[in-house]
Amino acid sequence: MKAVRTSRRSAPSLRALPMLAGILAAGLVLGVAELVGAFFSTRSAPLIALGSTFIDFTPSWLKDFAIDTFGTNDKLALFVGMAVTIVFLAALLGLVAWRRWVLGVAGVLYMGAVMVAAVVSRAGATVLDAVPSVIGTLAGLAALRWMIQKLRAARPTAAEAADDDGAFSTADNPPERARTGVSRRGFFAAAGVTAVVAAATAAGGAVVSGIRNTVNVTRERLKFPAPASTAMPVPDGVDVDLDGVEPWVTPNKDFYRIDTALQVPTIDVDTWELRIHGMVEEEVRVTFQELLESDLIERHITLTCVSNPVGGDLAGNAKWLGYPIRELLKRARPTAGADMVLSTSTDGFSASTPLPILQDERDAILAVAMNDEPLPLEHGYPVRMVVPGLYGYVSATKWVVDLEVTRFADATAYWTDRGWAEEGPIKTQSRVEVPRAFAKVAPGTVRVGGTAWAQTRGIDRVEVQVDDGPWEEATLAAEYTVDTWRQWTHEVQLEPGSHRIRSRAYDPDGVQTEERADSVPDGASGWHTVQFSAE
Ligand SMILES: Nc1nc2c(c(=O)[nH]1)N[C@H]1C(S)=C(S)[C@@H](COP(=O)(O)O)O[C@H]1N2
Ligand SMILES: [Mo]
Repeated sequence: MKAVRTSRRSAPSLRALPMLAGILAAGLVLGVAELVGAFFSTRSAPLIALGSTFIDFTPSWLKDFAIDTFGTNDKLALFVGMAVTIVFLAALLGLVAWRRWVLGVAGVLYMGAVMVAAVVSRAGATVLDAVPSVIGTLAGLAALRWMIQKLRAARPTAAEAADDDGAFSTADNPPERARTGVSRRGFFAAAGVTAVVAAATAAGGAVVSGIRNTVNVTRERLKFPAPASTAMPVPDGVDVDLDGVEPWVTPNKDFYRIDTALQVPTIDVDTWELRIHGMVEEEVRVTFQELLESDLIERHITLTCVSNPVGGDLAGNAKWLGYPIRELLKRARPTAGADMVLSTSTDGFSASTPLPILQDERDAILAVAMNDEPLPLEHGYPVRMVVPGLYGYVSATKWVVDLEVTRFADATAYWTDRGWAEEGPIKTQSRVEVPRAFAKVAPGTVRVGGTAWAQTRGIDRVEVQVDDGPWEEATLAAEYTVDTWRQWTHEVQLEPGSHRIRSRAYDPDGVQTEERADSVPDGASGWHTVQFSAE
């Protein structure tokens, strides 16, 4: 009798173990989500999202009560409250999963869905921000399954289960003791691994997002001096005022993003430095502070990706503030024979840009701000290149830290190493944005519209064709500069039925080519065609 009692006291109740499994699995869910989230954005951390959502839904009496009771510790109180709730629910789920695995799975998935809903409903969040919660939930589910299985292997016999509340009474049953002893060791090993991984992922995530947060705080506090040369004011006429046509200035949050960075680099402006070296008479180094103290210029420039398919949306127009690259090159004085500048980012991406293009009168910029805001982290904070007329892969290096003046014969860059063309001038393009593909419009007179670009050359004319009708000249919106895109609109007559509409743009060299080309190796070409119907 005595032996049994001792063993009961030292062995935790079998109910406690599934609860422990549930709590550890929940820890793993949050740890993994935190780590994966650190690689995505600051918006995807589920704990913060859950807390924020909770705050948004808190009735004001409860908010007042919390502030009255906890004062400035109200946020701490919220997190403690959340932690207690999570531990409670996780323990419950562990127990449920132990009794009925399917119900446990349903419960875990339900909690995962709540987390995803909280994350995705935050302002500015996208579906992508759900990824960390989803991966975390799946990891938690796997760990829970693993621990429950180990525990199942240790399930007591019916006689034992009937005894007391399910605690092991191993001393009564020597053969069982041998088996359960081994199995429970298995459970504790699984639980230990889960706990360690949960702690490690949470700590890793916290470190990464901690660094990012410091950089973000500095970024938000940055103040720029008035530019020495401000951007020309944007006239109303650059917009055709037709619903569905992309805005003339692309808001930063909607600006397309293309890069090879698995994790967005986080650079401290106090340590950032740009080195201009190679075939130069004088090596030049500039700090961020020196850059801000230089004569900055402000320009609207339309950026385009070489991977943009005909009619695609990998193009955006923004107001950039920065320092002309030609001024830096003047200080470095390239030597005879140099014909290229190899720009490199902190994460190892590189682009090869023809030297003359960075020296001519077009405003190739080392940009520090985008639409009156410090560069967003994912768009190259704190400094990137923007070069009118060239696709991004040969010119728009984000997180840039190094400019090597060299020769095309001596060096290659990230994408040119992978089969893309050395020269990347942007091809003249036009696209139909209204109507969208497969849209249904009312028959009769319909206003259509879109955008065309031919950076550094300018759009002179856009024509539109419906079905096999004649090409008609569209009305162009005001031109801002030849470095920015230009909207167009046109009224067409439509009979009921299905239709096809095409557009083509002209630059000073003539009409854009009809010849269809794939993006590889130097950019897509062809006339954009949209199928739709009038009914
Ligand atoms: N560091 C770095 N810079 C980069 C890239 C990259 O992968 N890494 N991609 C380039 C490409 S292909 C394009 S089209 C533009 C896109 O800039 P955006 O993401 O700000 O729109 O950045 C360019 N600069
Ligand atoms: Mo690109």
